[in-house]
Amino acid sequence: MAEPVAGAPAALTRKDFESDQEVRWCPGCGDYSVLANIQRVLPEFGIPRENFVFVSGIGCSSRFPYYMNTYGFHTIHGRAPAFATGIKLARPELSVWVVTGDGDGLSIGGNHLLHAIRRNVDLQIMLFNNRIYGLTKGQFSPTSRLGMKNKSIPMGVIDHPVDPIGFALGAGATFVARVIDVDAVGLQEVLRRAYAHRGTAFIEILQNCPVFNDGEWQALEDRRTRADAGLPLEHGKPLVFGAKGRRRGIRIEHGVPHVVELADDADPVAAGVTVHDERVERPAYAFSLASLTPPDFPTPTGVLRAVERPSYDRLLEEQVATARQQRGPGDLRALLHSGDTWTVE
Ligand SMILES: Cc1ncc(C[n+]2csc(CCOP(=O)(O)OP(=O)(O)O)c2C)c(N)n1
Ligand code: SF4
Repeated sequence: MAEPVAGAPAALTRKDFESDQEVRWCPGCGDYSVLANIQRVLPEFGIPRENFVFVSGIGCSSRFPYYMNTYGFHTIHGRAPAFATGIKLARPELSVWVVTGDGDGLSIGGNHLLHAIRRNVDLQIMLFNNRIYGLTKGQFSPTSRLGMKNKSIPMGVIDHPVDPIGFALGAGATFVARVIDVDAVGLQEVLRRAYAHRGTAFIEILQNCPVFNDGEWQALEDRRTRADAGLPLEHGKPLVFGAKGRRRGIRIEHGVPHVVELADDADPVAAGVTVHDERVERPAYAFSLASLTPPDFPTPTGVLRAVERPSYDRLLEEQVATARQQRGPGDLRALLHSGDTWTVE
């Protein structure tokens, strides 16, 4: 979240956030939908364009900053969280967004992502998960499914995949959400929630790459199957999914999820279905949600976890203020020439 700006600018529109750059993603790429929805949502926040920064690494998704009429950095592979941390610490009043992919964020950049999340730096991190390396023509990635085959892995993937949500929770993420690229309403709602969160807001975006991994999220995207394949989360509402006549719920007992069959008119809570609580302090509940995967379970979408913990930038600001109060404004030159110094002759 950015600091409120005194004398906020005249209302902006989606057009104001579109850059003059030609968008160079393949036709049908899921990235288009994310770009359009973020451009729709940003004007609602009422802060000037120049107070937004989009920071990316390398990959198709990482072309994002070119297409935003805001400040932006297309940085180096996997390092966007490190650049974004620096920007937020130097200019805490800015709204800083990280755009990364499953390859960029979880292969070469896994270490950087981990540390931004565990520190709870006030950033919005969008991880576009298409389960392959798109830019370099379809090599398997750390999120590719076991057994997935393509030209880069003709015998099939044997690496156990990493789950981005489980990774973020393991790093201590205070806000964790999952959305589907084509779900405009869900995407916009999560973007608003992420912006309002103080600390790292981690969003996994299930993104289709029609060229190298088409249909990876089809069951969740297709109108005919999505009611059975997905579990839309709503705080305070029971975990219910399934089309009419196939209504089911999820009961989480001692961390273990079970599917509960429900008649269309049954009261899910009376039937023992768990009520979603995104504010549970201990991450075990969110981990149980993250463990819901097909074919036995639906895939949860929406906000899995939203808890409060002081952000790194806020703590650092307080530390600097305390140091200034106790020792004065400081003098870098004097510091460098103090203490254990010696002259090499
Ligand atoms: C240091 C370095 N190593 C490898 C590469 C090659 N490379 C470019 S993008 C990429 C992976 C991108 O995959 P992902 O983050 O999933 O993004 P997508 O293109 O699918 O959006 C790789 C390995 C590079 N550019 N730099
Ligand atoms: S290769 Fe895939 S991820 Fe990259 S722009 Fe094309 S469709 Fe999108």
